[in-house]
Amino acid sequence: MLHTRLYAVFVVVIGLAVIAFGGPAWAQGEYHPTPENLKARQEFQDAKFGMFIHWGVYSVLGDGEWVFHNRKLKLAEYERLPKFFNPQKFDAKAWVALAKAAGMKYITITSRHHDGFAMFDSKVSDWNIVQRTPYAKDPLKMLADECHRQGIKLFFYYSQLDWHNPDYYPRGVAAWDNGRPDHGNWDSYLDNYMDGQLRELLTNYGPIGGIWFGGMWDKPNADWHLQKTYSLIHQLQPAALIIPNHHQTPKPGEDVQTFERDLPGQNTAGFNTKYVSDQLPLESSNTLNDSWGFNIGDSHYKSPEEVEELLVRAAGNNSNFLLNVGPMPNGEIQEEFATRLRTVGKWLSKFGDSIYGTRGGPLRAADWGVTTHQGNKIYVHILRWNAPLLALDALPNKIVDAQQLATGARVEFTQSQKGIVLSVPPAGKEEIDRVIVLRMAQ
Ligand code: H79
Repeated sequence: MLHTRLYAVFVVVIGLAVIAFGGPAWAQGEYHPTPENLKARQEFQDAKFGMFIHWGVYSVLGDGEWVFHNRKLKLAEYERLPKFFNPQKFDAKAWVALAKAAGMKYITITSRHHDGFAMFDSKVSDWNIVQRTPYAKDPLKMLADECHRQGIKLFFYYSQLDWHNPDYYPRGVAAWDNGRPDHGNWDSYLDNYMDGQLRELLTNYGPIGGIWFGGMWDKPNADWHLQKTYSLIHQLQPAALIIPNHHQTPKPGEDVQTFERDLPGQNTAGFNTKYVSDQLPLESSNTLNDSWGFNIGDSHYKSPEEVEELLVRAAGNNSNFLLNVGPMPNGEIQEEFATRLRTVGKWLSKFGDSIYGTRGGPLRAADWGVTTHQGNKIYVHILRWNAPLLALDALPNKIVDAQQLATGARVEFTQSQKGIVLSVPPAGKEEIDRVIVLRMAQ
């Protein structure tokens, strides 16, 4: 009897909580992605290789996308920048063509970074490219149209962190006194400003791949109204993927887990989580030199071989690879980036079968290399191995034949219950990845 009464009280209390807070907390755990969304996740995983683009008024200073913060500039000082942002050489067609030549299947571009400056035609605030710059056009619209024409998916990076809007208050860890008032309306920032701009991005640019969120780490304990924002996105475009770069365990409503400058599960960057989702598609982002936004003094370029290895290791870890370029303020992508990307594209035109549409494994990624698979084929990517024989763990199915992907030449092997031994062809000059295709009995 007592138990029944306690139970009744419990039910009433929970009921009131539900009424008061608009839904039980665990309802957040009940995000059921739509069939369109699940299909988009598969396509995302198949795509494997994307172009990341950091481009904003900060590009003018050639000192990265954090220049506002790094130089501790005042608002009034930074607000001069848009006045000389005039990318006369911006050519959406050329950017998309370069991405395609690199073998990239999607583009993720900063619709706005932490400076809060909208690189698109926003009616929510005049802190945007159309109203504040002499260029006065919307490059994201041109890029979206071109991506649709050339069959490339376009994702928008959206910074939740904002160094410009006074309603981004209380401020977070990456804050300094830039002249903003010490008060502001956080709820209004989220509901009106951010959600307003997201509504624009999901309404005015045709079908988009999704939203890549950055900067949430600035206020890890704040209430970001995530469920409201995520629902808005999925309601406007159910297939749009939500990709948060918050460096935490994925939360309900999110569709991809992304890692910055690390493979899934690695944490050389110091801020990534070691947790790797076995449910969500994975992505790993990195830079082509050491900077995201255009940095005129950064000539520390990765070689095409280094890029290929990052891509292969990502694929072997069941992850996409999102490789960044920071275009110049005139709208051009510097030649040092373009030539490297084209070289990677040439490599992919030969080795793409072992990357696109595959999934990681079945063997665990290791220093010697990784495996990917699709259908009845397993691709053994030999990245670092100098000996003539390579012993691998056992596979459940019988190998029918083994051949080099590059030449089609047969590769000798032995298979037993203990494992496999492959006779490894010697690496050619600048041959970063020797790919051996194992055709498996079904
Ligand atoms: O958009 C690019 C970067 O601008 C953005 N993410 C990529 C894709 C990025 N900015 N910062 N970070 C990633 C890393 C964050 C570093 C931090 Fe800190 C360390 C945040 C908190 C601790 C040092 C201290 C920087 C701010 C406070």
